[in-house]
Amino acid sequence: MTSEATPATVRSALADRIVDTLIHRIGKDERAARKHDWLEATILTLRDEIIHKWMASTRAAHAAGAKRVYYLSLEFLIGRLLRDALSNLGRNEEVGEALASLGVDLAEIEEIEPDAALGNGGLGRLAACFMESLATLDLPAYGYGIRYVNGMFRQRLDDGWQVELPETWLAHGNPWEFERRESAYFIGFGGEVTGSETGQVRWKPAEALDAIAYDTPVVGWRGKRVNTLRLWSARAFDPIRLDAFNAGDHIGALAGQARAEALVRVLYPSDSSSAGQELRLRQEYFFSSASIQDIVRRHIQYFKDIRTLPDKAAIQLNDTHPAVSVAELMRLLVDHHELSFDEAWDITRRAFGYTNHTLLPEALESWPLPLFERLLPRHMQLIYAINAKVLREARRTAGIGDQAIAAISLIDEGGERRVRMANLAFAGSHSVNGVAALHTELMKQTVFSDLHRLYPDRINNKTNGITPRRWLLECNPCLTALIRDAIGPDFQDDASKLKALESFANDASFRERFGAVKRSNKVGLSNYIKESMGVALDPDALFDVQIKRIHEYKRQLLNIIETVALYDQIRSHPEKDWTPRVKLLGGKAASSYHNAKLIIKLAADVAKRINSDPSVGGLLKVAFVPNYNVSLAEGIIPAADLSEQISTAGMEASGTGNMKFALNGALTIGTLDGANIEIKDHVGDENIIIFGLTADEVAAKRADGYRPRDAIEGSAELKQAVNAIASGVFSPDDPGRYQGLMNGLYDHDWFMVAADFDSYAAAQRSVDARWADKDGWRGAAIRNVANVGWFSSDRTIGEYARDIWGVM
Ligand code: 26W
Repeated sequence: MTSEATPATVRSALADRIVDTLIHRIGKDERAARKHDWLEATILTLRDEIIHKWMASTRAAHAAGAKRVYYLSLEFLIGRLLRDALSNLGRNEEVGEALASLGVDLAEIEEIEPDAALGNGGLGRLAACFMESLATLDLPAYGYGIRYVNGMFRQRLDDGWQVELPETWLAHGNPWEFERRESAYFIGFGGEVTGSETGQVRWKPAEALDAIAYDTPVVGWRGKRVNTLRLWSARAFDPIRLDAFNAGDHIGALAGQARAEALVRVLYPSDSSSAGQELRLRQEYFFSSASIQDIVRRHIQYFKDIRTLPDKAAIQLNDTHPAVSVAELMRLLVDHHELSFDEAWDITRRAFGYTNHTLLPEALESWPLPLFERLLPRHMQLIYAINAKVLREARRTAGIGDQAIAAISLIDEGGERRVRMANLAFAGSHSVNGVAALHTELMKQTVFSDLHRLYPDRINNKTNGITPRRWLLECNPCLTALIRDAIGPDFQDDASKLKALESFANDASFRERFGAVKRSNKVGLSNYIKESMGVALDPDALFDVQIKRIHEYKRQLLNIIETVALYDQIRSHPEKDWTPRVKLLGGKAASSYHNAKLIIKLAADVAKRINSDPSVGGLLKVAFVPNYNVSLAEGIIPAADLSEQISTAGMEASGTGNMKFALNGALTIGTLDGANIEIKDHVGDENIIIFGLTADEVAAKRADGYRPRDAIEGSAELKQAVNAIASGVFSPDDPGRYQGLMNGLYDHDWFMVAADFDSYAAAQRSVDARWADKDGWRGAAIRNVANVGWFSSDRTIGEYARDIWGVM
């Protein structure tokens, strides 16, 4: 009998290509291949296809003489890329089937792809969403950043205490990237400047290294366009000093390479507090210089004339981390292209835009002047010259007095002299934007008030957004399918079309199916938490979630104290009809941020006590999920019923987690802060739970001399909870552990936890009441999904493209 291939063993051409890749590029056969080999073979096969689109995109931009967008960011929190690429190329099914025919489960290999965490939090994730939207909108764009060998640390909890471990995302290599050995740029540090005002200025750096490009393709929705994320790595200019080696100094001879490697080794895990380290300034200059050199080189290659740079390049500074780019471009224009200072300044200002992401004073970067001068002597000279020019303009402007002049100056003269990076970025850009309406208003009124008076047309608002591909289509396939069933597929190409879902909010059968999808997502998350933490959750309970960096202004403490108060209430009134609730928290604390780490420990201590207390009868469960990252967010957000966005009003610039939750059908409990305000405007007052002081009220209260002790004394519930925590109820092994943290609430309470507590607790009880009305809750959740399409990063990028970059 001749053996005919049965349909089950017929391999598609795609399956053959994957096997071919496995053999020729990885050097294994099917029988020896492990999961990682299949992952790599799949990515490489897909990449081979992407390359053609990538090159076509580059050629088209070139042929059109198009203006390019350059997004400079010290952080890109991109997460996993395989599912994103498959989904955007519409190849999910085909690749899944090809792998299945090889006995490989696509979902399983997707799960082992490392989560590329080259960022801390919101700012880094925003950069990743923007890159995807730029490609989706078919705009030629490059992201520039650093290829950190160790990105964001991995968080482990040892008995509730955060332990930071290095994340080795490159351990298995990185099949997505192309190393561009030929794209190397000389980066200098230190040394001296010779020459004078009249003659040619020469900077002779004392140290040098090479910046090497690594390119990762960024695929837009429907594979329309593929852009480049170019991350820089460092290589010693002299990898080995042979003279030293031959003289017997074998280690010293390699010091240059070690220094280069140290530069790109770690992402500073500081969220919002200025790192204040020489290495951080070196990183900033290293990636800024490499990027600006690359931009200038490309411009000259394509367009010949440096003077047309601002017509062909829009360079966006993601916060002040790349602000030294302003001085670097000036240096190249004046010293290398021999333009006059004034002409160079005009070109520079027209090319740059600057986005501010926080008003926290501790996050405003400034560098000690002696350090800056030692590392970058030529840039220091140029900054003095820029400052002289800006201050001359300021003195000629009516209403700007000496105090305002001091605030506008690029040099902080109060105490130890420092270079102010925000002032440099502001002065060197034609556009300065905030990331939500309130934040932009506060920029004008507070930190930048004097610069705003000098340049009143410069500050503008661009409310943040999120990519609906990753944050709906990929992370919530069941909800996506349900929406498609109801309103058709158009919303996949234009998130504003989700609006059509509004009419289904009152449809009983749709609400039922919506509830079933949410429940199945909750079952999935419960299984993960059971397996990873051993905590059993009831998927029919209300899932109340706060996931984000741990910071006092984000007020995880308010949430935890209210949880303690609720626990107390349930125990005192077991007869009442309590809403079953699961409280989930997650997030990383900066390694040096003592209180943030203590807040994590408190969450863990509270969870331990409540989860093991039979008298709450499982009505309340608490879990702090370790190692929160992009991939975990993709699992948690679709399973949330309630989204905690409870920052002290005026302190969260925008928030973007708030948008992701609403898009996945969670109701927000939040303050009138950041983008919450605009979310409320879109979903309607009935479909969001707002509480607490407004930004104006917070400012007024601080000015009036806020007395938190009175607030605590005035609230029996709050007092009881704070005193229980302070007296060691949740830390019997160390009763004094939270004494200091709780005393802080009595003494200063800068973040107004006490002032907002009663209002927050009342809002939570109103949530309980709403939850009892299943249909009402689901209707409101559906209205959230229907009305937050506006928060797509496609809308945001469209605004940047039109108003700031002039590319649309
Ligand atoms: C100098 C070190 C440093 C590090 C991080 C300074 C400042 C930061 C920021 C606070 C980073 C950040 O992630 N900001 C967040 O940006 C998001 C995107 O715009 C906003 O949604 C968040 O509200 C804001 O906190």
